[in-house]
Amino acid sequence: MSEEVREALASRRPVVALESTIIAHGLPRPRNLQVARELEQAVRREGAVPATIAVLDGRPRVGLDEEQLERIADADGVRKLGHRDLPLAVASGAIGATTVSATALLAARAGIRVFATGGLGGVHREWTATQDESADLGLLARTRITVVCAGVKSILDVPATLQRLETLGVAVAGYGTDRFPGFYLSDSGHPVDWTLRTPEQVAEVMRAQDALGAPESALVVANPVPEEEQLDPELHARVLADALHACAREGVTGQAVTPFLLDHLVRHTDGASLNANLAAVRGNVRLAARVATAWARG
Ligand code: PSU
Ligand code: MN
Repeated sequence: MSEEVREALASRRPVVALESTIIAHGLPRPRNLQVARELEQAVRREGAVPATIAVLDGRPRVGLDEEQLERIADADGVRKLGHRDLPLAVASGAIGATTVSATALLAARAGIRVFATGGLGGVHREWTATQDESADLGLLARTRITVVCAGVKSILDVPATLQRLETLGVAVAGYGTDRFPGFYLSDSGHPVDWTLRTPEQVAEVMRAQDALGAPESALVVANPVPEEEQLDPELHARVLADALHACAREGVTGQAVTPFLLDHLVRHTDGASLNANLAAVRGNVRLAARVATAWARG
C-alpha cells in the first residue's frame, strides 16, 4: 500500500479503489494517462483518497505514485490480470494491469470497501458455445466490496449477465434509476429490482450486508451515464453489430475480446464512444467517492 492509502485507511478517511485495466487496455494512448490522472483528481476533489491498483515488477500495489501510473499507461508488455493471474504475475515479476476481479480482490485485502470502474465484465454473447463469462462475476460473489459501475457494456449479453449476477447472489441496485444502465447508453433496456438515490442509502445497504454476515458478496451500484452524454443509440446499434462481426471474422477470443471490441467502437464512432465511456467513468468515480465518504462517516 502507498503511504497515503495506508494512512487514510488507518484514520478511517474515505478511500476509493480504481482499476488499471481500463488505463492500460481499455483506453487509447496517450489519452489513457491523462484520464488516469483525471480520475484520481476527481476522487480527491470529493475529499477521498484514490487507490489505483496494479502489479509492478511482481508486487501488487494499492495506490500508485505518478511514475508508477505512467508505467501502467505507457510501458510495453503490460499484462491484463484477472484475479487468477495474480500469483503468476507476482512469482514471475511481471507488470500488469488489474481487471475488476483482481482489483476487487486486492482492494478488499487492503481494507478498501468502495471501488469505481467503467463497466463490469460479464457474460459474452454466444456464451453457450464459448463459455466466455468474465471472472469478475464469480469473484464479486465472494468478495465484500461495493462496485460503482455504469452497468456492463452492450458488447456483452446483458440479460444473461444480470441472470448470472442473480444466480451468484450478487446484490444489484440502480442509482437513481430502475433501469440497468448500458454503459454507453443510460438504459440497457433491462430493469433492475432495486433503486438507491443517495450515497447515504448505499452506505446503509453496505452496513446491512455486514450485519447480515455471510456470504461475503459484493454490492453492484449501477450508475447510468447522463442521457445528454450517452452515445447516440442508433449509432451505437450500428457500430456494435459491425464490431461483433469483425471480432468473429478475425477469430478474436479470450482476454482479447473486450479490448478488440472497445477499440473498434472508438475508431468507428469518431471518438463519440470514447466520450460516452469517459463520461460514464467520471460519474462513477465521483459517486464512489461520495459513497466512500458516507461509509467512512458511519
Ligand atoms: N469495461 C470497460 N473497460 C474495460 C473493462 C471493462 O469499460 O477495460 C475491463 C475491466 O477491467 C473488466 C475486464 O474487469 O475488462 C473484463 O475482462 P474479461 O472480459 O476478459 O474478464
Ligand atoms: Mn472473457
